[in-house]
Amino acid sequence: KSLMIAVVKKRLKPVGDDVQGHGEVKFQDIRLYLVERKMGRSRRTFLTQLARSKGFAVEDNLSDGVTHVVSEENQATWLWTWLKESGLRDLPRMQVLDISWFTESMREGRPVALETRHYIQDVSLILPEASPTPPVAAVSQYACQRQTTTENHNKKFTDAFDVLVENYELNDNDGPSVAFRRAASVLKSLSWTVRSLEATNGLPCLGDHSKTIIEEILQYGCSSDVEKILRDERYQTLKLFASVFGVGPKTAEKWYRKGLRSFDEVLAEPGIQLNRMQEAGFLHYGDISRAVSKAEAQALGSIIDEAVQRITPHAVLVLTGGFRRGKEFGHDVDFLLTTPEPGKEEDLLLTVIKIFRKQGLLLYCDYQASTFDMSKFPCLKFEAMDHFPKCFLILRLEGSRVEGGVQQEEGDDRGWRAVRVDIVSPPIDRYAFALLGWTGSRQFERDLRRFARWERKMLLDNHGLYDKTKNKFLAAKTEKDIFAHLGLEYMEPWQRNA
Ligand code: DCT
Ligand code: MG
Repeated sequence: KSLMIAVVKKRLKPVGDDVQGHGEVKFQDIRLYLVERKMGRSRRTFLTQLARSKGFAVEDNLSDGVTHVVSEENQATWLWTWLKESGLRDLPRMQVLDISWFTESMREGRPVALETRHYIQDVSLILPEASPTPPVAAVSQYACQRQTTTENHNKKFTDAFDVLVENYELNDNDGPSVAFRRAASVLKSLSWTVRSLEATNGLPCLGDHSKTIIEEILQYGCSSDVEKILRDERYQTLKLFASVFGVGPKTAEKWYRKGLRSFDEVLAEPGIQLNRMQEAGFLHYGDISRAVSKAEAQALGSIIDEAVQRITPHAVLVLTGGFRRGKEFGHDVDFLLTTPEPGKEEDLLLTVIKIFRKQGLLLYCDYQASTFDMSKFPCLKFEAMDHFPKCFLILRLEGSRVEGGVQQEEGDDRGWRAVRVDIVSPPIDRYAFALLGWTGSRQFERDLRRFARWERKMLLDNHGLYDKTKNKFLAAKTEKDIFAHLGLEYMEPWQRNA
């Protein structure tokens, strides 16, 4: 830890001699170095002056104080060999970038967000005999610029962070919960396992508290803060209560303050009036708190599709949420249902629900009609629920419909289980936005919106994309269109498990 602090201090020391006397430095935490080879001396001098006039610190000499190395037209192999031979200690943390990043930053008058296309890759790292640790400099602070599959190489750290996130959320403390969510998400994106604290240097979104936790886990296998939370009666009780469908942190807290500690006590308390959702939550608790398998999700897809086909052959049904991202298990199953006929999507959903009711599949249904109104968009609240017609269901799933039967507790021979299912019906022209939003993950969505807002001056939600600079909505037929509008590399659903 002391090593880390020393490094941080060194990086924040005042601007060095090389750049003094060149006007005010606006971007204190970056130091550029322009590689003269191929660029030529006079162009380098010109670009140096240009950058300094825009408030960038530019070093004349290559040293460990440099944070961004910019090269024009040099071969990656030559550049990396030259850099490695220059005796730098901090090379793994330096951003080694193509001139395109520099040009864009000059145009914007600020350092633009780093994208994969800006990096000059060290080709030796791609070869099989190379070190398994890629340069950490390439990790973006935005989840939408990090490929994150379901394979997590840092589970022991992210599980710990998830406990902290959950605890802060149960206590309605947004600030730290966002911070730990971001930290966990960065670690989930790494293709390598963190084995030392030094290896995390240069990774974004890891604050001092996160680093202390990583260090403790590396040393002792667990974190004292996390252990304390796991033993805490209040945390355990709030978590138990909030695990019931229809019970949020506020209700959980209310029950806890009444002195209640178990489901039996809640159900026996005369002062508590459960709403319809909570009643269903308790009634089907065992089933809906058990994970749903991919085979079960696919079986539900066929059941819904059969109902839809009876109404119209033109409807589009897609599995979204975690299953679209390639997860094997989920807490529910999310579907998007739409039709090419604008305005008919709401009727379609209502008719599907009617068919389920007739078939005796509907154990619970909360239908929410459309409140969609384009004139109220763009909405500035990131986490607000969208306005499309949708239903939150509990469906009865017969074991005979699922390959290998339904997930059941041992000794349970009912032959069916209850499953939580969400179906959302956006109008066809909003389909791409709804699909992107409902595919998640939640962290991926949050960072897409944050990226759109801060890097592109655009507002994104499940309904659309608004360009504040051009004052107009941008149309999209596919998810690829939306990524293109945002100037982001396309990410496949299975790469969005942030
Ligand atoms: N979503 C959304 N607006 C909300 C809630 C969710 O746009 N108010 C999106 C984000 C993720 C997606 O819907 C599915 O939500 P969940 O089912 O909660 O997440 P999941 O990734 O499918 O996780 P799980 O596998 O546990 O169901
Ligand atoms: Mg889901």
